[in-house]
Amino acid sequence: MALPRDFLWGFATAAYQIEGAVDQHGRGPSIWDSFCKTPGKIADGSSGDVACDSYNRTAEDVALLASLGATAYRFSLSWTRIIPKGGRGDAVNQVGLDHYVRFVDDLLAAGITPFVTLSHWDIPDELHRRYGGLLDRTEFPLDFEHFARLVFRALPRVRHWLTFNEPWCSSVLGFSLGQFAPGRTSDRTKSPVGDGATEPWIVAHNLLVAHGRAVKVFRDEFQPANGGEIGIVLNGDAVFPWDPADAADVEACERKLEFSISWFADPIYLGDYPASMRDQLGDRLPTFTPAERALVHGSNDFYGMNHYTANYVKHRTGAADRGDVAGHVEILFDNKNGDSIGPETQSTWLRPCAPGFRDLLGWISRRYGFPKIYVTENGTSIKGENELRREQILDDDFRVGYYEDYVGAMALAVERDGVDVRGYFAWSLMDNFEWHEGYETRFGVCYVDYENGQRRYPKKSARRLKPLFDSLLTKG
Ligand code: GBH
Repeated sequence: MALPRDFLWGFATAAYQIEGAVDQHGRGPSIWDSFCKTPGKIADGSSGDVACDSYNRTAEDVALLASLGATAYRFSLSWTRIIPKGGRGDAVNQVGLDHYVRFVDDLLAAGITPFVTLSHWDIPDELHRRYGGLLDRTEFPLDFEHFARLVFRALPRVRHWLTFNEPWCSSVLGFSLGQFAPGRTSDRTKSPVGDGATEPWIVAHNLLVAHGRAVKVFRDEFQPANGGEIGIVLNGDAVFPWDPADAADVEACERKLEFSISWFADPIYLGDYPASMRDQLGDRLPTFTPAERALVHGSNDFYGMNHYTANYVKHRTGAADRGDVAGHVEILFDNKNGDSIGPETQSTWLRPCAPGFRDLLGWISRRYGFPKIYVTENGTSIKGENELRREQILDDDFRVGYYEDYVGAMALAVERDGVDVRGYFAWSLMDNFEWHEGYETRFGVCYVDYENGQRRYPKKSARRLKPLFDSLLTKG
């Protein structure tokens, strides 16, 4: 088993989940600030107002990363710290921009390679109010392009850029299921606004075009002089047929992958949406104009892969529901024989199943021509972790096992299946604001004591990754 010698590994975070300081130094509100203020949206009624206070603890976080041996760190920019209202005609907040310039310098001084996500779900609230934000096919991509150009220019030392994190989540959770900001859905019992039968497909299209615009700016104006690379981050769960002997379940697995991964990756690598989506959605799925296609097709220098879990998938009969977003399939944790895919965690959607990781790495590689892959997130919560005392939380053997199994599965995919993985990021460096689940779910390899000044304490898993990667890299 071996990974390439220049393989990068480290930890990942996102601005709204760790920074806090939401009113400091002129930061403007994002859709998540507003969403958290809407009663009933966040499990424990919390928000990212304080979070881990990372905005004020950059030195501490860099030292923590260095002490764990990380060679890379993935974090995201808060768009509204840099342009508080977000738009291309709006004022730039130099203090916000300088904050990230310094942070990148500090990481590089510590020998840590920055991977920078331009936008991890925290879209400027003002753009949402002004023209519907992600729903606008023209304005949103242009405003994102403007923001991207600004930060490419300000951060020439960054060599690895990620445009959007998990556009699937923004589209489906934000505009169909309503669990995420801005909380739109066509289900009037959940939200008075939205049309979940059309909006997720529109939002995804606009995110793809915005991604394409940012990539074009990077390639035309910055890459020639600075070098570096850019891509998008896609989530995707592995699939196993509920009944492997039933061809319809095997097909349903493929469709589930197409509706979650290929929805974005097909336009980027192959030039159009998958046929299975067009078949089910008809003209509710937007059509690429030639100009849009030119922006999107070929727009990844690498594939950014977030991966956590696997499901059993069963076909459905009859016609697909108008609100269906998954490809007319049932998503299950038990198969026909009653076998469970993996043990429960604190997250209802997450059951560890490392063999699925190897499978999915292979599926993505075969479909898209063996692209260079960075695993931009991988990790787990632990059932009941938040109820334990700190000393017990630090002994996170379940998470240690998860990383050993998943990193092992990844190494097998590289060695045996010809998969080209160049980097890996554990989610997350520290416990943080877990979106609609608030602070009750902890994904960190470091414990954060929210009651006592956000102090960070490495859990056992935090220290396991370095020896794990050392052993895989020396053989490379
Ligand atoms: C990542 O997404 C995020 O990038 C990160 O910010 C977050 O903290 C981390 O995971 C841990 O959650 O509604 O039943 O269809 C995770 C991937 C994919 C998890 C979609 C939730 C929705 C399941 N997400 N999934 S469901």
